[in-house]
Order: sequence, then C-alpha cells, then structure tokens
Amino acid sequence: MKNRNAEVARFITIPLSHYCEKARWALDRAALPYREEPHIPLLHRLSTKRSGGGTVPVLIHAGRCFVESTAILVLADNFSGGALYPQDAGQRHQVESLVARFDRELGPHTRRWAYAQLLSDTALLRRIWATRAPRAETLLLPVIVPLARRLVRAGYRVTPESGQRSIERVHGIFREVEERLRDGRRYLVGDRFSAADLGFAALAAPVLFPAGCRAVLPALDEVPAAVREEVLRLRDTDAGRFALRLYLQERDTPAAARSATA
Ligand SMILES: N[C@@H](CCC(=O)N[C@@H](CS)C(=O)NCC(=O)O)C(=O)O
Repeated sequence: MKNRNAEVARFITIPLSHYCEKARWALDRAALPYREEPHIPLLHRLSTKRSGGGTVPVLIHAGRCFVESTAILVLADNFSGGALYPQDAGQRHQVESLVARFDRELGPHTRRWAYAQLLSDTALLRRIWATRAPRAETLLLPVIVPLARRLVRAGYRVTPESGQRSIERVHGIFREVEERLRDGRRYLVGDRFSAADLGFAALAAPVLFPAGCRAVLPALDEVPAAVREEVLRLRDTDAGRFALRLYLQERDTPAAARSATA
C-alpha cells in the first residue's frame, strides 16, 4: 500500500516571514499537501542548513529541496497544471519579471521598514516570534531575542533612516503597480490571477497587515500610531486596495476547487 505520508511535503518556515506567506499561498492554491514546520528565528537555520538552504522558506518535496520562495511557486504551478503562470510565453515572461522585481525590492523594503519600526519592542517581538513555534524553542526566546535582534539589524541594515528610505521605495513600487492597474485590469498580467499578483500581495503584507494573510503579524492596535497611520495610508491607495482584494478573493481558493466548480 502506498504511504500517503511520503507525499506530504515538509515546509520549513518562520511564521512571521512574508516570503513564507508567498510560498504558503502558492502551496495552498495548488492544493499541494504539506506539513508546516515553524521555527523561531536563528533556530530555523538548524533545519534549513540540513536541506542545503539558509533562509526560509524551504520545501522538501518528493526528495527534492526547494530553497527559494519563487522555486516553490514554480513547483506549485507544475503540480497544479498551471495555476500560477500563464501559458502564453510573453505573459509568462512579464509574470517572471514582476515576481523577480518584487522579490528583489518590495520584500526587502517592506521588511526593513517594519523592522525599523518594531524591532525595539521586545515584548512584541517575543510574542510574534513565539506564535506557532514549538514550545521547546519558545522557551529559548529570552536568550534568542537580543541576539536575533542584533543580527536582523545588521543583516538587513535596519536604521531609522534606512527604514524611511525603504518606505519611500515601497510607495514607488505601489505607484508602479497602480500604473499597471490604471486601465481597469483586475490582475497585473493578463486576465487571471498569477504569481505576479501573489508575489505583490504576499510581499506587501508587512506594510498592509492584510486580513486573510497567514503570516503572523501584529494587530494594528498594538503597533505605534505612526505605523498604524502608514499602514492605513497604504491600504487607502489603489495598489493597497488591490492587494487586500487579492487576500479576500484569491487567498483561500485552491486551484483544484476552482477547476472543479468552473
Ligand atoms: N530569496 C529568498 C528570501 C527569503 C528571506 O529573505 N527569508 C528571510 C525571512 S523573510 C529569512 O529567512 N531570514 C532569516 C535568515 O536569513 O536566516 C526567498 O525568496 O526565499
């Protein structure tokens, strides 16, 4: 008899991570069975290194390790028979370029801005990093938080000034997205949801705190007023509204269920 467990992928994450949310969204949409293995920062490396990676997410599926979120999107697309990338070569190229651009710029800048605002709040960090992580790991948080905070600050070059520059870059990317949407289209490329829309919405999560997002984010009422105001400002843009709509309409719709009901 076939061992069904062997077909369940292992998905190594830090629950707060927006790159993990990007991959999780793709796996959910493709209805690719996986078991999430959430970790607190730093301890994730014990698992990712074993799989030949470093950052999260990492997915181990059918004996292969996928150590980049975009590689997980491509796998999810193949698994589902095309749920995320268009057939048309020109459109596919546009989707790939947008995904790469969001990976390179949007993700790092939304993250840096959020960390610049929240990294000094030890209680908040502890609570967010502990959510969904194994209890044995959360017991180490009093030791890990100061260390991880230093590494995050140095690794992502987080300062009040860089945080400010990052949010300006985020506004710039939002304006570019709005430019694309100006003709009334519902999706960034073509007339259906693709990896480009998913990449934008997932990597914008740290500046939108969207309802429906499965990454662990603070509640709006527990962050400083300046953060709340910036989030509300970005939510109230066309690009912000677009991302929030994607969470409402596209986050919980596996491709399998969609084609069964189409
Ligand atoms: N290019 C990577 C970026 C992933 C990434 O930056 N992950 C962050 C969390 S948002 C991470 O793992 N940070 C901890 C580390 O660098 O070990 C991808 O798309 O998967």
